Amino acid sequence: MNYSNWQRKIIPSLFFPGFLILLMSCEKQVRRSQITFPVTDISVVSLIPQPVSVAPAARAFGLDRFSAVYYPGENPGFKLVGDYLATTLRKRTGLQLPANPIAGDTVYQGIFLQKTDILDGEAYHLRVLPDSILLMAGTPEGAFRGVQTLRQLLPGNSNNTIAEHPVWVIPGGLIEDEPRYSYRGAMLDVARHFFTVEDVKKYIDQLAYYKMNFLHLHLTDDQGWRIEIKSWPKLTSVGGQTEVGGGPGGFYSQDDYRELVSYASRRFITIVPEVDMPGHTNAASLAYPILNGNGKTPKPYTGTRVGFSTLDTRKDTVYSFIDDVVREISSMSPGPYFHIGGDESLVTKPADFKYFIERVVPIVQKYGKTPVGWDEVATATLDGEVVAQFWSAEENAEMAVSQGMKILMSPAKKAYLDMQYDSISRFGLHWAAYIPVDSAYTWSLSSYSEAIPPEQILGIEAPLWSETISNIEELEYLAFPRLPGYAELGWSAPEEPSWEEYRERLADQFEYFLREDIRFYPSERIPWKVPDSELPWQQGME
Ligand code: TNX
Repeated sequence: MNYSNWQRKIIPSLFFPGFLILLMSCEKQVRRSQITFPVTDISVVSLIPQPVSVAPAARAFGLDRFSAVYYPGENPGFKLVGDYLATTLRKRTGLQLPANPIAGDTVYQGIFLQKTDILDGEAYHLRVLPDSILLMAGTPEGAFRGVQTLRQLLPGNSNNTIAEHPVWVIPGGLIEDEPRYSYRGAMLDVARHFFTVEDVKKYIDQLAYYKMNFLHLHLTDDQGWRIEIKSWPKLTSVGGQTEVGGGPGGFYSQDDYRELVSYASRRFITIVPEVDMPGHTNAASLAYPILNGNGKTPKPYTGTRVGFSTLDTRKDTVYSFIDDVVREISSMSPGPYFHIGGDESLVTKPADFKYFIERVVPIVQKYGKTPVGWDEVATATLDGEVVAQFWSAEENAEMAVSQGMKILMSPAKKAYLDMQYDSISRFGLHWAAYIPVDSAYTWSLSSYSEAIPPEQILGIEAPLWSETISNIEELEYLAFPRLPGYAELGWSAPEEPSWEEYRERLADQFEYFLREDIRFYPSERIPWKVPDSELPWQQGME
């Protein structure tokens, strides 16, 4: 079944041969007959996140077997993006699409990445002209974000009637774009259930497509310790062997972790490692019973309760342990953040908790990282830059704000990807709320809480806790189709998000989901443009 035809907005007009003007160019060294395509409208293509501005132009670009990608050869970052773009487009179209450094004044028909001083960071301009596409950015990261827009502009199928060979018609115009928030992320809990390197890479690719730039890995919890620490080997040889439900668990070797960091960085996504403490540490104390201070060796835990474990906050060995863990993980994590957890330490006395956080924060800072913690960390008195991840308690958010902390927005009622869509949806929990796809989208970071002033908001993160999911299909069921909405709330930050408008663009993601084999939840609230009976994996999942 070919699902893409109903989605095409531009193809019908292409079938009128009267619109076609074939121009043979005699200028310079043009390698093919230039084809001027009919008026198509870039502003009606469904893009997520919605760019800052989209201005249509009359003539489209045809990507075909004569096309190539060009990048500024002297810049390794732009070369990386150029190669990524060519590889992605090759896979999608089957075209050869060489990627070359820009050289001399030879002009071919192609996609040009250009470095410009007038743009910075993640900003980009994408200009689609009849004979070329110009993607301008000040940094490789900006170019990479623009590449995602270009991927979204590419139609599902080639047009095989306007030339003697397949042509992918990209509507003409100018897109100018930059993100509202600098942190747009997702969190994956690999501790309750372990997810393989391959699973995480697939998720990283999906985050990249929607211009997210951080992936927070919740690496440790009561049910498992998932990251090799060379100086404390039993953390993984003992603590890594369990998971919720009694499965085999698993862990990332340091090489695995480095591979994930590198894979993500080539997609301009920064990994944020989390070691959750002082609570959520049963697996650590199972490996090294000295850490919990109660003289007992805990039992392996494979249930889903929270809040029953703690490190001994008054023992120096615990802080040497934390120093080793933070040092080893930080040395493999080029990003700016290290997440220390701090949530639900229900059996740690408040004074001990405060003491603990105030000792751990400087350890993280010593290794050059900015500490991030769940909102409870704001109950401690903290020096220097520390980020509070708001998930539940407004009082904690207030304390964070009064200490001048930046706030990462993850309100459980809106942003928790592990909440069920409704009472009958298959995976997930509902302690915070049921979060159908429209509810996940229709809120804004800046007006969510009166306690949190917009200028202190760092961005958004959508956590996916894994008590109820154990493989990539189940992960995708919860993440899609809600994740693109979080990406848009962080990037475009509409003040009053319109579900009526957004759901049409979301419906058009269907083709991407199918192409990438994303096992999304086919929510009835989205006007999918296929009959219900043709929605994939409907039966398998419901
Ligand atoms: C609360 S949110 C937790 C996690 C659970 C999650 C389940 C937070 C900081 N802690 O330990 O996995 O609820 O939704």
